[in-house]
Amino acid sequence: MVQISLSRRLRRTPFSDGVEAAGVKGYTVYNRMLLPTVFESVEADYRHLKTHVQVWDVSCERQVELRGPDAARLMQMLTPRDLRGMLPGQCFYVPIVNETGGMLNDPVAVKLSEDRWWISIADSDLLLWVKGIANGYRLDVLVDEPDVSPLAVQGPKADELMARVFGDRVRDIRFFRFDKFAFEGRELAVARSGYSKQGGFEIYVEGSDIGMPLWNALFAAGEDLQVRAGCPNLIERIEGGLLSYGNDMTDDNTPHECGLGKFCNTHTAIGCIGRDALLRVAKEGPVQQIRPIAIDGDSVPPCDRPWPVVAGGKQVGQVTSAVWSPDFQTNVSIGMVKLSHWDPGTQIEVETPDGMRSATVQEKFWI
Ligand code: THG
Repeated sequence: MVQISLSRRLRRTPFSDGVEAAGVKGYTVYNRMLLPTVFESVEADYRHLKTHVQVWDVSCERQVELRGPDAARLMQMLTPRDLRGMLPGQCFYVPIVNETGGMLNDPVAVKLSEDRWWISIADSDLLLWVKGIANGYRLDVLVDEPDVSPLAVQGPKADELMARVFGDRVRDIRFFRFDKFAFEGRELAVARSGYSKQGGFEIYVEGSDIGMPLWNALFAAGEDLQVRAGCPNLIERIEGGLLSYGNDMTDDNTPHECGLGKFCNTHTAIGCIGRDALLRVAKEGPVQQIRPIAIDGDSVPPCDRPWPVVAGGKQVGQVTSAVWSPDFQTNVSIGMVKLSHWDPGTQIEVETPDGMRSATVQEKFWI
């Protein structure tokens, strides 16, 4: 068995002691920080997530904070989603694009107030891009990475567990909204969001010192709910069509190719860098797009590099995430497929490391 060597460059989190005590078995690296990938097994973790409630150390979803009079202007420069109607207390899933309309990140934007925003980033160095723009345009805004670490509480019993720790008022939080809740004398933003389709919350833990106290409070309150440490689950997130930046898309892809056109208002997102490029590609329409693909046969090996999608002897796309689904009794996957072969029901072949598999483009994701 190989191991990841730990050092200062690979950051621990405020919850790492709890994660280790809970018996974490696998990590990945995300924003140069540890992100657990397995506790019992990916399949056992999946079943538990769909049945009970889990606490996830997603500290690696780092915050890029914008603070100052030009914060809202800067935020709109970063995304083709129109932010004019966004109110404090709301979270928006926002594509972030470069000058050619390529995806730089797909974070959740959190509007704390008109002049204070958090960008809860996926795995790319967005802080450098944002600082570069703020300085290049001489904007009146401070850009930095605050000591804020998200802790997710996900699963069907998430409301019950959260109500025990923060009070019944958490039940009133609407999807992709947040409110402030007291914990040990601090006010924390708690949102109804998270990287699963099972429902739940994300607590933006401000101050590393209260990380373990909060972790311990959640486990103490949830013993009879069978609360466990968990993490974003590969099977559940593919079933749910939750995209992984760097895997399912890169800066070579536009938001439209990623199926994120519904989060773009390119005509009205005035000031967005890359707007002109996106207006051009949006008019033509994408020539490839993300699709759910069911891959035949027994359990596929780990997808650690793109697998060619082939039809009629030619490559027509690639699969970038794939795993066996116990609930749907097929291999579920996410691929980028050319226009000629992206219709639901299209039969294709996927070149996996252990041979060619027949596969079918699906109408929609599984959950
Ligand atoms: N929460 C927070 N930060 C994050 C993630 C998160 N940063 C990294 C990564 N995840 C960013 N990527 C995503 C991808 C999908 C969603 C959120 C962040 C998501 N999508 C919902 C869906 O597709 O069903 C809802 C989108 C909507 O309707 O607005 O939640 O998970 N803090």
